[in-house]
Amino acid sequence: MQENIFKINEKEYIMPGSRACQGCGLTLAYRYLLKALRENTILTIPASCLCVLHGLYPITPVTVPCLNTTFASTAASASGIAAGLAALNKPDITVVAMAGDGSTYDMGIQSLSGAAERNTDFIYICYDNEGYMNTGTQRSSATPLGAMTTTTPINTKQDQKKDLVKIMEAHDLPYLATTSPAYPIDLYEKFVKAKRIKGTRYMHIYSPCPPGWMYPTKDTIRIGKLAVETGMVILFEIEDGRLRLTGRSKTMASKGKKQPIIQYVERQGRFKKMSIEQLNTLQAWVDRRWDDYLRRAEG
Ligand SMILES: Cc1ncc(C[n+]2csc(CCOP(=O)(O)OP(=O)(O)O)c2C)c(N)n1
Ligand code: SF4
Repeated sequence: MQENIFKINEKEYIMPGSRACQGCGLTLAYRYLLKALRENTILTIPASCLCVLHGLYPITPVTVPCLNTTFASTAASASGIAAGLAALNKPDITVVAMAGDGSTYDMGIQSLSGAAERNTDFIYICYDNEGYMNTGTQRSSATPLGAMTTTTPINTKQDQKKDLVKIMEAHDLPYLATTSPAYPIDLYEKFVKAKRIKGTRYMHIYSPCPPGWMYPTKDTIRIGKLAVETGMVILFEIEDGRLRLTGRSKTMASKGKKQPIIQYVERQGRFKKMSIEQLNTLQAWVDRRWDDYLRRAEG
């Protein structure tokens, strides 16, 4: 992929007036991915911050059609839209299901796995803000070890984040990619590529969230970059079984080295009650994953 800011579509698909929070990573990512997917796109979304961003009927700042659905049926809803479009012989319309981590990791994983196993022709996007944020920061299985939420009774989460991307990889999909709004060109290029491919494409967006992660709204890009630079988040794509590191993760693999995880953790209030043992365990988890992806990466 060749990174070039001038290749980004100038047209906007989110107009002013979104109801998302100031500094929301999801909104940035959404802006760029809609630019990549362009007009011929139909979305289906469950209850979430994305639903709030879309606004209350009949008013919305988003210019592509969208069907609201329930958590558990998000991928089933997309399967139905894809079947309807196939019956109408409209192969040029891209069907997109987009949901948060609560919806994807926890409540919607069954319908997602079923649709992926059938290689249904759609793009599934999980924006991962590592909690149920729309309802006030409850723990999900994407919440990292040591983070504080309103439903972790002894104040921090005691378990590691579930590796959903690996679960989706096990479905042997034609395309899977991880992205971050802190690296918009990398994100844009991956969505341009995903649109061209047929079958189930799984896109994971690590999406910083100022109120849920407890950092100042101006720091969203800095936090997103630190996630990648510490190896907490790894940018890659898997196409027909071949794994490639991309963007900053690729340059880190060849030239630099990771920063310690403390650099990422200390800037977020959600980790303020994390113990030293948890910090060391998280660092070991990050190191093991990073080494694993370095070993597997081609080109
Ligand atoms: C079956 C069901 N349970 C609970 C809710 C209440 N609810 C609405 S949005 C939401 C949080 C969703 O979290 P996530 O999918 O991570 O998206 P985010 O809010 O972080 O964007 C919850 C629990 C609901 N709408 N439906
Ligand atoms: S709670 Fe977080 S993810 Fe939701 S709109 Fe606000 S910043 Fe965005």
